[in-house]
Amino acid sequence: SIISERKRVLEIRKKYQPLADLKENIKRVKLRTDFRKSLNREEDVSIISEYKPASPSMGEISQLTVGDVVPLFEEGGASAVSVLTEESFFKSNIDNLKLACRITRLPLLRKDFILDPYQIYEARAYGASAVLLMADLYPDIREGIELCNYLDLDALVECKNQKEINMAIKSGAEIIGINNRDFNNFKIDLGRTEKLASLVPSDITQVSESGVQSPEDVKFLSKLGVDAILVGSSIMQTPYILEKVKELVF
Ligand code: IGP
Repeated sequence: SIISERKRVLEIRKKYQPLADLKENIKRVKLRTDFRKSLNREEDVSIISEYKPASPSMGEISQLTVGDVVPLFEEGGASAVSVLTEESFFKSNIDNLKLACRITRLPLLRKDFILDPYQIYEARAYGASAVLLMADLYPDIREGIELCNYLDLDALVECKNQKEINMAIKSGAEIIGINNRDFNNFKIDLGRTEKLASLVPSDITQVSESGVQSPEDVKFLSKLGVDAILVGSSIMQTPYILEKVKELVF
């Protein structure tokens, strides 16, 4: 499974670069711009554009590199960039975060299956402004958020139901993501955001994730009051990336 594979690669990373080394590196990595702030634009919804070269449901999506696509995300008007860093199923890696860091000033989200504090340190050492914490995966969301706060990272806490949203709020989440994709069958349902959006208090930044294809989808979600929308596949898939990002950004 994705999670057991993730754990396997994590153990290799930990040997290759011990936590003490990462902590040393963090002292030298300049703090990036504020991820959460970039999502809170006055009235319009923000777009987080994602580098996603492959996925478990689609296989290979694109052969383009971070260097190819991130400048197009920026020029197209994205407010932030998400970088997948998982090797086996998404065909990316943590070095792509560092690369992205060199070519854009937009805030960067580390998108991965984060299940260990080590990966939060790693995100910070490789230039992220924020990390994704999945409510059903990270062992203790409150501790995860506290570690992020300590490292000056924003935590985007990903939820799929009411129970997880309540837990995220209680744990001190300042950014909550609702994932429209069901990880059991990869099916997309924007109705998830429709059902759950009103459960998130307005002082918490709200992100709708996955399955967004068209300006109509963006309009539908923005009417529900979300602050930002995270889009990967539909942007990565097309040969006209710049035009696609422009089409989704209002
Ligand atoms: C992007 P999409 O349908 O636009 O490609 O989805 C993003 O939401 C998705 O990649 C994602 C994800 C995740 C990937 C959401 N949560 C957790 C890996 C791990």
